Amino acid sequence: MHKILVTGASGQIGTELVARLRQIYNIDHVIATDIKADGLNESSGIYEILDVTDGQAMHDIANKYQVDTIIHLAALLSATAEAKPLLAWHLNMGGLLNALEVSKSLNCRLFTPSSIAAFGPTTPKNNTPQDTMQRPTSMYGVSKVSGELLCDYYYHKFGVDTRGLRFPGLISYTAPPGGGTTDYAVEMFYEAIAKGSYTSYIKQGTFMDMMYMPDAIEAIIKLMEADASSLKHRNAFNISAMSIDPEMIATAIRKHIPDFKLGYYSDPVRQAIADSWPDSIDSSASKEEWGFQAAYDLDKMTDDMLSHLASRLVV
Ligand code: VAH
Repeated sequence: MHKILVTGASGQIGTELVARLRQIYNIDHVIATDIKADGLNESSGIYEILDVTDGQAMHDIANKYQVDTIIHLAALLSATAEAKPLLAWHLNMGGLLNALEVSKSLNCRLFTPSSIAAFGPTTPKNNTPQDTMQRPTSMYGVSKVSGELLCDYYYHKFGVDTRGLRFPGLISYTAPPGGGTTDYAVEMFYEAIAKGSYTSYIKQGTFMDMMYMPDAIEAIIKLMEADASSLKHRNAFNISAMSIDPEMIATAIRKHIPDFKLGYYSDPVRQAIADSWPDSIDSSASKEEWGFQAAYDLDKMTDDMLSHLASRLVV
């Protein structure tokens, strides 16, 4: 039975992942950590304050609970990273290096997410291959491709069982995202319920890969439970559930809210980041090597998002 330490547990992925892990494994085998203290009173299990740039603190918590798996999520996302590049490098790379060193010294398996942001404008934009050109032009993307290389290094050099996923934009109703380029896709659902309209900072016709959070959570667990001998790749696997633009989301929303209105405004920074990413990536390696299969398409995700948000936002 695994004992799992999660960093960034109060974030968009961490919030849902910790809840799911506590359902699957013993609740006392999941150690949620974050730099934020708000999780202390919300958490229904073990929760520790952890700044991932403090390697000794991470080691001490991992050792205290004798964990065998670290799921390292703490990082700055693309838009925030572009505004604070030095902080992003320090946190994203310093935190990951600490997680790798702790995994090496305590013989833990390590999962950390990469992103479609690890690709750049010279990458093939459609059906982007698993193995291809990676020259990202955002600080977030530079930290993601560097992280992929560092995790592969620790696997080949020190035998650390590192695994990762190149996540697309993730859509969820539980914890809002913070500082991402794909946040528009989440905001649109919230404002469709709250206001019946949304003004997007991403232009019509800007296609990006997206995935519903339940599929992302299941993918992390399935990859970490996969037999190592089946993995030809490790850091990191392409996965996606859909390639969509703002208009496609609006059309899906209008099947539930017919009068929903979508407008646009210019955000050159986030539009430039989005333009540098692929339109659609090829997930075949994930399907072949560890059985990835998304359960939610755009319509099924929209139905689930709106029904959950409607029950929460309409007072
Ligand atoms: C971001 N949500 O927008 C993240 C993700 C593919 C996008 O990495 O920065």
